[in-house]
Amino acid sequence: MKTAIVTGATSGIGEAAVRAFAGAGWRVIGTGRRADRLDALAEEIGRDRLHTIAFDIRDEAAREAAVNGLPEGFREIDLLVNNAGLALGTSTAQEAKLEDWTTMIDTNVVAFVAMTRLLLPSLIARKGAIINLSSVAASYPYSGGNVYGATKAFVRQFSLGLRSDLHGTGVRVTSIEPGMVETEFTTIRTGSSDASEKLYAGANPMTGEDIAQTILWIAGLPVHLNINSLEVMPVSQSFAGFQVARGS
Ligand code: 8X3
Repeated sequence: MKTAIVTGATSGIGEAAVRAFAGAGWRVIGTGRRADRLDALAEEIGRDRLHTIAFDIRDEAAREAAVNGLPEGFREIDLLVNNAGLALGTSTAQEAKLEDWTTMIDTNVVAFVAMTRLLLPSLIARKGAIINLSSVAASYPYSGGNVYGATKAFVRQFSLGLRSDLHGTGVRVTSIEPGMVETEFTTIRTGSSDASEKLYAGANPMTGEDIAQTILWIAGLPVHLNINSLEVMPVSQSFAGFQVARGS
């Protein structure tokens, strides 16, 4: 039986990924900040199949304790799904809160590379895989996306760099770059469930389950094949043109 660790498992894509992998016969470790949500998930899935660890991924000591303290049966990791991450705010750079920026960098960049570094020995030993959650915001800038988009570009570029470093180890690395997915993402970003409802209303966005199934599909591909990066969008979302400030 294979083992996957999924960060940010308390909601959205992470929670759906835990369900998808457990349903497909994997042993899963789910991490996140909200212990009550992790407990409910473990009750549903079964504690022999899902081990949960509640901690703040930005806390270095907690990260190390979580990985170094994995119980028997959950220590040999075949797949790391780096899903924990967030967007905070939609303000322009000239108006954004610096604190929001540092929180995004601490979570989407620092905690992301730290978790990866901690799990690399196990992943190399098992010839495993790493699937990182980037975003279309990594490639397509939009006003208000500033630091969020930059952190997601980091995720993609670090994924490609890992491929290079892990050459010859058999470890596969993928950057998934989703567009609009209806999760708590927009409520957290804007601080408003109204704004979230308005954004998704009538848009037919992707669901956490859609992306979880994509992750499961990638994990199950033949081991001689690596998807480097994969952009996924709802059909209803596409690209807009450049903007021109006339008279500026
Ligand atoms: C966010 C994707 O399209 O909602 O990662 O900006 S989008």
